[in-house]
Amino acid sequence: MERDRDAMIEQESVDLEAVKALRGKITRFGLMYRFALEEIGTKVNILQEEFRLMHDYNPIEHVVTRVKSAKSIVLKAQRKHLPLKLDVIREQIRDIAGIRIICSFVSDIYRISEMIQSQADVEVVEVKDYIRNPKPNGYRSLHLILKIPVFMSDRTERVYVEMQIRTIAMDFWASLEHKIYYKYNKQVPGHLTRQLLEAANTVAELDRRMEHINEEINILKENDVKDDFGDLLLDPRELIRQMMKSNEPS
Ligand code: 0O2
Repeated sequence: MERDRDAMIEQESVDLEAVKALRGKITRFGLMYRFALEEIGTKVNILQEEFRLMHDYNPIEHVVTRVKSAKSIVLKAQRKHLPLKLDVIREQIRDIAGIRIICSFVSDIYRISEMIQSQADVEVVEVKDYIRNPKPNGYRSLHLILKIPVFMSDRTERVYVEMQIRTIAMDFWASLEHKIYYKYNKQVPGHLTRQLLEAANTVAELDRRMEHINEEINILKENDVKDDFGDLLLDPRELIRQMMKSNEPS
């Protein structure tokens, strides 16, 4: 009897240790993704600031980040028929850390994407261009699957981050589509699917028009600058010569 009780106590303390160890692993697992998002968020902030200060233009409307909830991770693992093992999930579910960048124009999307891809410490694992190749439902967005180094006290972890880059219009469509169909697991009636696709095409047309208007206005702005400062823009060396001459003691 006493031996049984001792065995039970021993078993319970072993279980408790296992639970503690698992909890530690899960905490560390979640932290990695948070740190990775902070790293990539800093990169995006720097790009945004540089653009604003050096080019007097901000291609980024806003940025959102999120770590996928435990429930969504489990649902996605089940959808992909994955075992619920941290190592498998870490490798197979690559959008646990997500950053979404909302740009003004389609050309900004590719500009931002190139800048991120050319950074030396960013590993580009996959590029999914749902703008040039929209999904059958009309979904448009540029997805980059990246690996971002997270520098810890004792090691460096390379963590998957999914970057979604899209315009305001694409985001408007995707957010509403997500809201409409979220948790709707049944077959969607054909006429609704068609209407949604039409709405996506309207959104794409809107993006094209806005880009075109922006290009035309930029050309007008450039011409205005040339008109206003035409003489100054001719030859900077001549300008300096003239300035030096006019500042010579008479
Ligand atoms: P949630 O709730 O937004 O996180 P794959 O492994 O490549 O076969 P995966 O990982 O689903 O499949 O890749 P995909 O298709 O590039 O989708 C990744 C994320 O993009 C999704 O995450 C959505 O956020 C978004 N997305 C993809 N397709 C659609 C779409 O048709 N409509 C909307 N609104 N968003 C879409 P989750 O985990 O599916 O969803």
